[in-house]
Amino acid sequence: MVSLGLLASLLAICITSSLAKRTPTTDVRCPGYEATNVSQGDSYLVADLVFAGNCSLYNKDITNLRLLVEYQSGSRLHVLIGDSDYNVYQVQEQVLPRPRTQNVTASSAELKFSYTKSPFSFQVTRASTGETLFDTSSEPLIFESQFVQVQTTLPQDANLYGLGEHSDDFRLAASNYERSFWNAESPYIPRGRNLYGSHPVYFDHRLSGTHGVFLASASGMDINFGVNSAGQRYLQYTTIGGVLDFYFLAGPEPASVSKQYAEVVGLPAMMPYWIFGFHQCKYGWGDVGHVKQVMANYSAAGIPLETLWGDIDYMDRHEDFTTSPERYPHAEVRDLVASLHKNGQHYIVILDPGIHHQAGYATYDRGAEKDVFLKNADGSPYLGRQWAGEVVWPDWFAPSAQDWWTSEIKLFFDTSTGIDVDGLWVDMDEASNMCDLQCSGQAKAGAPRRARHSINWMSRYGPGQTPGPMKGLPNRNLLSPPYRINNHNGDLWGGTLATNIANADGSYQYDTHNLYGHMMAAATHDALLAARPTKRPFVLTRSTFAGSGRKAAHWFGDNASTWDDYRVSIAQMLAFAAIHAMPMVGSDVCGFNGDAEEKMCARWATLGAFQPFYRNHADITAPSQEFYRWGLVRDAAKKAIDARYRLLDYVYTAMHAASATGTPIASPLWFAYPRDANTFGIQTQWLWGDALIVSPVVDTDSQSVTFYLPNDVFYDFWTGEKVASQGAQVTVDNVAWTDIPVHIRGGSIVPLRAQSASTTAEVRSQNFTIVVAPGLDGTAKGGLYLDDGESLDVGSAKSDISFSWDGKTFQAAGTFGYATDVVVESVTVLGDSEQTKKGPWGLGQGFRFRF
Ligand SMILES: *[C@@H]1O[C@H](CO)[C@@H](O)[C@H](O)[C@H]1NC(C)=O
Ligand SMILES: *[C@@H]1O[C@H](CO)[C@@H](O)[C@H](O)[C@H]1NC(C)=O
Ligand SMILES: *[C@@H]1O[C@H](CO)[C@@H](O)[C@H](O)[C@H]1NC(C)=O
Ligand SMILES: *[C@@H]1O[C@H](CO)[C@@H](O)[C@H](O)[C@H]1NC(C)=O
Ligand SMILES: *[C@@H]1O[C@H](CO)[C@@H](O)[C@H](O)[C@H]1NC(C)=O
Ligand SMILES: CC(=O)N[C@H]1CO[C@H](CO)[C@@H](O)[C@@H]1O
Repeated sequence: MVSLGLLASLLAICITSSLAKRTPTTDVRCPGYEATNVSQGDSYLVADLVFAGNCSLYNKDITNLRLLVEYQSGSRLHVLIGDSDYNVYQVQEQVLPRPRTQNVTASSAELKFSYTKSPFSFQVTRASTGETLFDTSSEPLIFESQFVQVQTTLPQDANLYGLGEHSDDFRLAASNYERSFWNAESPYIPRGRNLYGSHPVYFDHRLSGTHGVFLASASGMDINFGVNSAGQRYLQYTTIGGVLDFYFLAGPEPASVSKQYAEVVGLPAMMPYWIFGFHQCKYGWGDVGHVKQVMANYSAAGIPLETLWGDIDYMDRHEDFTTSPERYPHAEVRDLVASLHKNGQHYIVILDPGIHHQAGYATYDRGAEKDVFLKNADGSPYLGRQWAGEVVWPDWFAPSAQDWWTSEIKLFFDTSTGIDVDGLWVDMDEASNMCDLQCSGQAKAGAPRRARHSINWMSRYGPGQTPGPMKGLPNRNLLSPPYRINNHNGDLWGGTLATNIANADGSYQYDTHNLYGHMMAAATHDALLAARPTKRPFVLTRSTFAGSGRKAAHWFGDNASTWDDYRVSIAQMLAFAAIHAMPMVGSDVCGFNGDAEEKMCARWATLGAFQPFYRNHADITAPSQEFYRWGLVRDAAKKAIDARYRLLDYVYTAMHAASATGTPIASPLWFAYPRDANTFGIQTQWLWGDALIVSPVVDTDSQSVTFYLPNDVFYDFWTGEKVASQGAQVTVDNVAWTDIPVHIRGGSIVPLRAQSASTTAEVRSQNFTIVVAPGLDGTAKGGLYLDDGESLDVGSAKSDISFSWDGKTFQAAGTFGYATDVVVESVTVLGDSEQTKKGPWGLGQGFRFRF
């Protein structure tokens, strides 16, 4: 959803960026800190860091810091630098629960911490190789109340990925590059700018191994990539507050870093099976009759449609938890949902955080009664402007906010009397505010409000320390801090909530801004769970923070119907799925803004079919772009959805692995070929699961594609033809508009449904056929995970089957707790002499046979 303020905000980019004063005007070289009182146990180190002189670049320096180093596990090192009084803000544990230390001994850990006493700096090295992974000695640490800076040098061969959300190259530029973190409504997903989410984690991949660095900070920040005067690469963090809370992840394999990161921020939520179906949405579907036509037209075109989505059109006056009496009468929406459900299809609607400030609007009245909205310092409601007009904003820290949100959701989406949705979509949750400070003359606000409830902080301090409140230092300029981050909306409060507004727990929007969408998504997830306690909740959110994958899925926001956004959606998917522990992601297929063109939309229909979240969506100002509107797009979509659905259990198995262990559902080629430097910069091909490589046509209006196949054996997914590669670029011409090149990696076994169907529910009753793609050594393996596809707790009703092929014998072994009549119809071994054996073999037990 794009805001009406689009033009205004684009103008604001031009105006405010020229005002930015972002670098120190003096040549002051700060003296840094000196480490004293160092005390060390087997598995930790603590020290006091004392300020070593005079600096005050932007604010007064904090003179006493505390360092805590924990060897948390064999592969995870935690380094926390904060003020010794524990007043500086730390991300609340309830928002981002962090792992406890397992107290491994320093000598048994893969990552070693070492430090220099004065000026204080620290190094992280890999024990097995002695290689330095992180080294802050090039510049002294600066720790002021609103300006914190630390730098690490990097070797020339470091390849860095992550630090989303952005629309830049997947492998981040090594110099003259900046990533800013400040969640913002971002129409047209501008390049080189902050977008909707903040994930301050990067993976550093080298020929010698991969490691990860996560800064658990919600603060506004800039991260700069450059080359210093000594010719050395560096990465520099500059934040406007918060502690330095680093987690170093040892890898050394790329997927191990994904797993180790998921251990810190939380494993991704297990998705329902049906969410892998094809979704259609559009802003501007004028009435429920129009929606019914879309449903009928998909059916008439023979294109499988899994879910219809309701954008804000369905609401009355754009108020959450209402339906328009004229255009979307409640009874008719209920009929629509009933007929979708009868067909095995689904319905999802949007919710926005801005709650209409209007006495008599029941949702507002109940929220006001429960005291859940953000307030000015004088206790009056903090007002803003969003779709509904003048609005108030839920304070997700308010003690009753969850209760209120849950009861609104239970009431309106009641399965027997309300709109029985299958999931929810939260938008505008950066939070996007169409009139920021002007709305209510907020510039003068800011006196602290008293905390109304306290949180257990016990895990966040070193031995022998008493924690302070950790809600932020007093006496800061919360609206216009002296260091300006490079926010594309200018001031921190531009297009969002005033940053001097206090939350109910005593923290400020200044420190928690980047958590707003994450918290709204979590509250919505928890509400759905309360409403339908046995089913996996599904929530799609635009704004995210590290760890949002634990409860939500994400789409890449308001992109455009351009070839460029088609291409960039691949890099965005790779960053979220492989680096940010958020597997369920995708772009608005065929683009949100502007006019989708037939050939581009056909390509995008095939591209989206091999990405996790597959939804066609467009703006109210854009022409309709449902797949049935053009012949080419219809044919491309049918073919692509057919393949997607036949592969659905393969992908669902990858989803299960993602939620159980953190292994990515989609990843860059270097995850599978980490020693092949040709793969490190590839951002238009990807591994779909661990067995398929997708290599779409990416050039504008082209029917040719040149892609890379590493040194290995592959099989064309569509024809089964064997393709041996020594590690080479392959050019394919005449790729039909309905086609997308896909290869199976040698060494894999892929379970497919023998046939597709028009809904995922019907797919579930199709039999399987299994494809064996022998590797260079002639063997192969794979897996299949089965359950009912929707229960939160499936208990023992699940099957976890491993397939293996040793060159002669095929075997299926594992656990078989999920009861199904579906059988394996056939097993095909690809290769020079392709062979097929016909079953059937039941899936209630293992089986084994020779070819
Ligand atoms: C070092 O520890 C001693 C004893 O706990 C304490 O009195 C002193 O303040 C500490 N020094 C610093 C610089 O924190
Ligand atoms: C720090 O430097 C500033 C400006 O150079 C000076 O005004 C101030 O007195 C100095 N403070 C200390 C503690 O040396
Ligand atoms: C780790 O050590 C700390 C401090 O001695 C202790 O409080 C904690 O319970 C230990 N945790 C584990 C998992 O052993
Ligand atoms: C559905 O198809 C009918 C018949 O082609 C057409 O008249 C109508 O405009 C279509 N409606 C939508 C919403 O696609
Ligand atoms: C699955 O295979 C079994 C056994 O061959 C057969 O009876 C059944 O009809 C097949 N199911 C479908 C949906 O084709
Ligand atoms: C990300 C991207 O492709 N940006 C483009 C989005 O669309 C607008 C308008 O079509 C372009 O100006 C952007 O460059």
